[in-house]
Amino acid sequence: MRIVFSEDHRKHFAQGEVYGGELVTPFERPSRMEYILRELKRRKMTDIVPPARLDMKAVKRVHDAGFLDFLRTAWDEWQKAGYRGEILPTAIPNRSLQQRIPRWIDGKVGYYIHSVETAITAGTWEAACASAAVALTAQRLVAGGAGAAFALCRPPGHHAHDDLYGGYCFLNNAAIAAQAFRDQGAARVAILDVDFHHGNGTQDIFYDRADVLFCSLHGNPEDCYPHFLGYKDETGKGKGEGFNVNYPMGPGTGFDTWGSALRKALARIKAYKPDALVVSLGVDAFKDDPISFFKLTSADFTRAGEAIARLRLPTLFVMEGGYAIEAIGVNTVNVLEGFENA
Ligand code: SP5
Ligand code: ZN
Repeated sequence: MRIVFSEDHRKHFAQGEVYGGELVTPFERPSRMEYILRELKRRKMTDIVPPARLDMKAVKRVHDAGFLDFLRTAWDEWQKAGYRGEILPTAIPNRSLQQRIPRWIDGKVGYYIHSVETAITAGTWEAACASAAVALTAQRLVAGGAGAAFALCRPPGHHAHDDLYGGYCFLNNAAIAAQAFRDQGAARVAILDVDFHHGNGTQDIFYDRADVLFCSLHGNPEDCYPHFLGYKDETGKGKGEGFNVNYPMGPGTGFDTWGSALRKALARIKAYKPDALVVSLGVDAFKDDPISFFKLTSADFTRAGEAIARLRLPTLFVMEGGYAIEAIGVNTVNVLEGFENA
């Protein structure tokens, strides 16, 4: 399988994540990529290429222009304000407050963030752009007939909305790639999100559309992040009614339950007859993940890859989460190998 990867992911490494009232070293850290690369090498999956230059027009098909300007200039404005730390919000325009974009940097941070665990630092914008470029380059390979490709993206993307960041995500790589398939002639695109967390950003971006089907397997939002989206009764709106399918599952879920949700999602995708499939590939459903509560084993990830392969669709895998870093390589590559060997 062709793999696309950029070392520029390293430019995003915040020192702090808000977790349980402390600032801890972020779970989403650069070394995640090293573990995945090491395992790819061990299994002789060495067809790894760097991304082409980022096509910003493709990013703008999904993201709001003001949001992109904010991400690009936030660090400079934060420096000019004289702040010494990383970018974290203070006030957020919840419920009864005005949804207007303020002039001052603290106001803009609050306006464009949805989850405060995620800090912006000096190289965040460059890293996020490199990650989107990785997704788009791999998307081109699949559109060009490669059959499948793996976009080894970091930072991840599925929690990013058109104009909101959070959940370790800034640009929605999977959504940008799905939209690129559409813009290059695919009539219908399906997105399968197997990250432990609901893909709130991806859902929201395509919620009123029938040309992109979104199916997500995740922890029940009543029990875990992202808390405020991902319920079963969120089925799409307007023309998009019926084209959003959530499979929330509770604490302790293992492959018996998860695998049967996967089969249902795959059956829905098959019935949709998409021209391409984008898989938001997080491996935080793993039993030892430090921030999740599913119980998948490493062998289960191979079975997931095999099941996805049975759709026989042009498939783009886009890396999302996974924080049990000693196992992230094995689990990720198991999905890819399961897919290839099926
Ligand atoms: C891409 C991705 O996987 N993003 C995840 C973002 C999660 N952010 C909030 C984490 C809060 C974890 N709380 C865990 C409680 C465990 N006891
Ligand atoms: Zn996740």
